[in-house]
Formats: sequence, C-alpha cells, structure tokens
Amino acid sequence: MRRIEAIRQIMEGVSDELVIATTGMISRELFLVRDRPENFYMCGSMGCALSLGLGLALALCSRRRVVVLDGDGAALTGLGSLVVARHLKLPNLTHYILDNESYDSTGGQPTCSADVDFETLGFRVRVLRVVPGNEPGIPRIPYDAPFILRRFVAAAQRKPETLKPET
Ligand SMILES: Cc1ncc(C[n+]2csc(CCOP(=O)(O)OP(=O)(O)O)c2C)c(N)n1
Repeated sequence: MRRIEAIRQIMEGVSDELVIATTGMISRELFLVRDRPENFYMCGSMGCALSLGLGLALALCSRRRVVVLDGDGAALTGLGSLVVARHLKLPNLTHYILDNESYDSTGGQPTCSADVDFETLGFRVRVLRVVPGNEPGIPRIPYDAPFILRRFVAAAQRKPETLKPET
C-alpha cells in the first residue's frame, strides 16, 4: 500500500476527531486527501506529533477522540512519547504509524524501524506498512504555521454534536 492510500483509508473512518499529522509528506498528503480545520499539520518538529496528541487527548478526556498520524522516523525520534502513551492508556487516542522503514520526506534515508515493535512500546498503536516513495507533485500546504494553529484551536474548541457532555 502507498502511504497516501493508508492516509485515505484512515481518513474514511474520521468524523469529528482531531488529527495531528507529523511533519513532512504525511502532512502534505493529508492536506491533499482531506484538509479540514480539525487537522493539525506539524511544521518542522519531527517527533512531536504524539506528544501534542497526548496532551490534547489528556485535556479533552473522553469528550473528543484524537488521531495521530506518524512516520516511523518520527516515531523513533519521539520514542519517549510512546512509552508515556503506554503509561497513560488514554482511551480517546489512536496512534497510527505509517512505516516505510525510511525518512522518505527527506530523501529516503533508512531507519531502524524493522527492529522495533512499536505496538508493544506504545498504546493503541496501529502500524501500517507502506511502500517507500513519495507521490509526485504533492503540493506544499499553502498555510503558515500561525494560521494552522489558530484554525485548529478554534476547531478543537467547537463542540460537535457528537461530543459527550462534560461530567
Ligand atoms: C527534529 C527534526 N529532525 C529532522 C527533521 C527533518 N525531517 C523532516 S521530515 C523528515 C523525515 C520524516 O520521516 P518519517 O517520519 O519516517 O516519515 P516519511 O517521510 O518517511 O513518511 C525529516 C528527517 C525535522 N524536521 N525535525
């Protein structure tokens, strides 16, 4: 499966969820597949998507689901967050790792993900094996970081119909 196909499949199951995408082509492909205010595109900080997702899921408790889209390189960069996720066991967080065994966004340098069991290290981790390679001609996200943040925070603060009332 190609990485963009995996993103498409994940997004077919997404309704009100907040989606945090790691930096690089995963964000750009998510933008192309389905841009929405509830998406946060991480700019630059590889390895930080899960820590942001953890904080949000913790703050929002069971009132809103959070989905993190990671690459294997980013997940390896932020391994500590996987362990924290395992410790916290937040029921409203799902962590997808799109594993192509490489840092594809920056030229396909190999990672050591083949020797890592992300599912055991983290919590509610779904590893999707994807073939290496970037889609040709994927556009850059035409928003700057402050706009992405403002739009996302506003969307996160809105209360969709499906939210459970705060108890
Ligand atoms: C801390 C940090 N190191 C390096 C980079 C440069 N960089 C951006 S995306 C990327 C590769 C990401 O690889 P992966 O998470 O495996 O996703 P893929 O592109 O393979 O889908 C790198 C090295 C960065 N933005 N931040």
